[in-house]
Amino acid sequence: MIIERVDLYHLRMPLISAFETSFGRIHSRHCLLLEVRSGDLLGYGECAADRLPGYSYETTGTAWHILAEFIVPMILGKEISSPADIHRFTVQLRGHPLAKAGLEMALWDLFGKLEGRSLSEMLGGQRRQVEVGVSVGLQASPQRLVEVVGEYLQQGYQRIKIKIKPGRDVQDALAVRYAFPDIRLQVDANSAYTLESAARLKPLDDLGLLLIEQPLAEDDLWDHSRLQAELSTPVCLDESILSIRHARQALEMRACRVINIKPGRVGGLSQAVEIHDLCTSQAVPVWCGGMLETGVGRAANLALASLPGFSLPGDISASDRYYKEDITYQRFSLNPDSTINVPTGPGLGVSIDLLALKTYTLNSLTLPT
Ligand code: OSB
Ligand code: MG
Repeated sequence: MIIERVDLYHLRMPLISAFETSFGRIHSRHCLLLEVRSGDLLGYGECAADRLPGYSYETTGTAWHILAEFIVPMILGKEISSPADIHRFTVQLRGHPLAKAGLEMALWDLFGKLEGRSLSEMLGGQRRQVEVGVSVGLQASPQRLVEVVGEYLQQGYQRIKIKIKPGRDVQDALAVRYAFPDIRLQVDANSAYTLESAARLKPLDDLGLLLIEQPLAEDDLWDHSRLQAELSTPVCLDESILSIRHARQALEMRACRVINIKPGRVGGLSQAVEIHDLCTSQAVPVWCGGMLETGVGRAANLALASLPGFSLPGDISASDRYYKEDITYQRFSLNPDSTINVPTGPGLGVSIDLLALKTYTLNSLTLPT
């Protein structure tokens, strides 16, 4: 098929409650929505870059630039036979996985609609529901954290992740573990430690955590392997894994025992599936991470998490954990068994609420101009 037109939208989505990690606090989530057109068909994709380069060097600003100036012009008017083709057209373009993944997602949606197949089906998904948990940001105090975790447990989430940073780690995790001795609990440091400062995380090893996510710098596989050797709790890598090569090397180095797969961070759903396949072949558990996505990215994450190797609950919470109003008509809700249904409609299986889209759009651009 030929892509005739691409529309970029820069969105600002107000969050129901502020989200704080070791790299900062946000009250609203910025992202890009991509709309691709071929004939009468429209496909949508979400680029998960945020306003600030805290999680990744990519921002909504860099992704806009790279998409508008380079990636989109490289594919406009070209014959495309599968979503992964965009990687052939953009091989010379270094980095910027979040930008590439946004466009790739829109192509998956478009091909799914063309073929009348759901994304889950196209990727090789095998489940109709996926197990999910909730990622809880840093709170004002350990007491407040326990309250917030209690509310999510009440709502039915059966796996809790808490964010940690130096000075807010062992005490926070202990408070939650003490209040809820039996829950499935994990922590995420978002690269806030060095090998030296991570020595203070040793007490976490006695809390029965599912995993400790990304304690050290994103470009530091080696020190993660030294840290993993000191811990009996599995280290899970998030920011460090940008490609299948990173995944293979991390496993060879024993830098982690679990991998968080985010389609955006690894450059798209096709690479996400490759990393899933590699990990599955080595019996390494994977789970689907989240980036506070709108209904568009959430639908893609649910489809990905329906693959058999996703054996740990994903950070794919219900829509009402994030946004009062979403840009999709579909809202995802939590089932009593801590699962969410995988969309079954063609492509992503969601439709865009154009009025809501307009409400949250800061800027838009039609290509070719
Ligand atoms: O590190 O997993 C992370 C959100 C934005 C960027 C990075 C991360 C997160 C989360 C939230 O932890 C996951 C979610 O609920 O979408
Ligand atoms: Mg993380």
